[in-house]
Amino acid sequence: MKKMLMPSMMCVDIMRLCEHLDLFEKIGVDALHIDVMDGHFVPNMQLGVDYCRYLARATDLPLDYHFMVEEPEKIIPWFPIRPGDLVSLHVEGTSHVCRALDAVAKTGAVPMIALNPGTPLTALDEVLDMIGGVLLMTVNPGYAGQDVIESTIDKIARLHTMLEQKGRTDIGIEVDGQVGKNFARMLAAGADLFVLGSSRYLDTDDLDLLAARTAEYRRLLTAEA
Ligand code: S6P
Ligand code: MG
Repeated sequence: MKKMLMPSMMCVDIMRLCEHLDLFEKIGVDALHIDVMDGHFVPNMQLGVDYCRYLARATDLPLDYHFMVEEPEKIIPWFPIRPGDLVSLHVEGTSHVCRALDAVAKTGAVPMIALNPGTPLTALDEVLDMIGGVLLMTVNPGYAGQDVIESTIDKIARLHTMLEQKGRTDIGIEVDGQVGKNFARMLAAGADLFVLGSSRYLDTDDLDLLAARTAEYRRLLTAEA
């Protein structure tokens, strides 16, 4: 999967959403990361169905959905998922992971599995042929602005090696959690898709600075390619 930069929309000031959206389109980010939280799987509630409907109407940028919910298969059909979007669901959130991945595949979006920091990579064994990507949480899901969990950097490298050994380098590795401050080492470990939240990205209101930071991350991606 091609390398992608994806701003985290829950970190965008809702009162300045249109300005940010214009900027993201102008500077060419690759997708918009959408955190969906239900207050059960994680102790927080975030972006809802109507927000996503308006966003999907307002932009052609792909949406990168991250469902941090229990039984994602029940609520995924409520969302305006389009072909070309990416959809991650947590393996820890459902007893019916294959059914949930199937439902995503039918929308034309890329089905992906998300793993909490403490969930071993072996959780992927039975579903590798059903997914186009793996979202590795590098902080505990629920909130922006947390410190990276160190063991997850090595986990990126181990997943990269595992996918190489299985001949599945087409499967993208997404990283989510304090990515900005750890960008270079996550890239070196083998990450492909980068969620840019409050860590050295959306912690500023200055749109010029945001554009400059995007260009800097893009340079790092291009240099690695
Ligand atoms: C956390 C969520 C993330 C955050 C944020 C992390 O549960 O999945 O996507 O919204 O984007 O970014 P940061 O830079 O604040 O750690
Ligand atoms: Mg997320």
